[in-house]
Amino acid sequence: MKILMTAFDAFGEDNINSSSEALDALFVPKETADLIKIKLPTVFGRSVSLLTEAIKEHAPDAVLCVGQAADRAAVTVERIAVNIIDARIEDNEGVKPVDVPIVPDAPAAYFATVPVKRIVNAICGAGIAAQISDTAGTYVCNQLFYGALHYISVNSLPVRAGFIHVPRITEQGGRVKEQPAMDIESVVKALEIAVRETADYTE
Ligand code: PCA
Repeated sequence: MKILMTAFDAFGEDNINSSSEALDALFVPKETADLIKIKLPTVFGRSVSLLTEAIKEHAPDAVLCVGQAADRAAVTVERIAVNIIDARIEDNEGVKPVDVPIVPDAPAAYFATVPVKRIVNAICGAGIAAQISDTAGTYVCNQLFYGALHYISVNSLPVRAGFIHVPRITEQGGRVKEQPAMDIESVVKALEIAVRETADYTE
């Protein structure tokens, strides 16, 4: 079982991205999965094309994309990707699209094809806060999630895809007092569990 996992670089007011820090620290035994890690820029369009290139190159069985959600206290496994971009801030190349479809005339939404509920239950079972989320937002993360599912769908590829938002890690905390943070060990453990549950899922 080959799993491609992605994380994003820092964006907005942060100088690190918790998804990237956690991906660096993640180790998965070969018996669990052959894990390929790639880092993506927080840039509309280019993040999707880099991911689809990586899918072509590595032909993974599953893709798990990870991003930071600064306003969330729990690890959230996304259930649905929607065909809209409504950026609140510029991406890392200064682009800020508002109210445009990701792919014109394409489906309004796609569901994740990884076992969302099993992943959430397993993470909670390890004592780490996790929830299903029904919105990945309308920024770069949702575009990547939608872009992956759309690419897999139109090319009829046997590839599962999912998206996980992780909170800020404690090292980043305190920038805005009210914003939640999680220790990096828990974030890494949650990603490891997500890889394991995705690899184990054969239905
Ligand atoms: N989070 C942003 C984009 C990059 C990231 O880590 C998002 O939720 O869209």
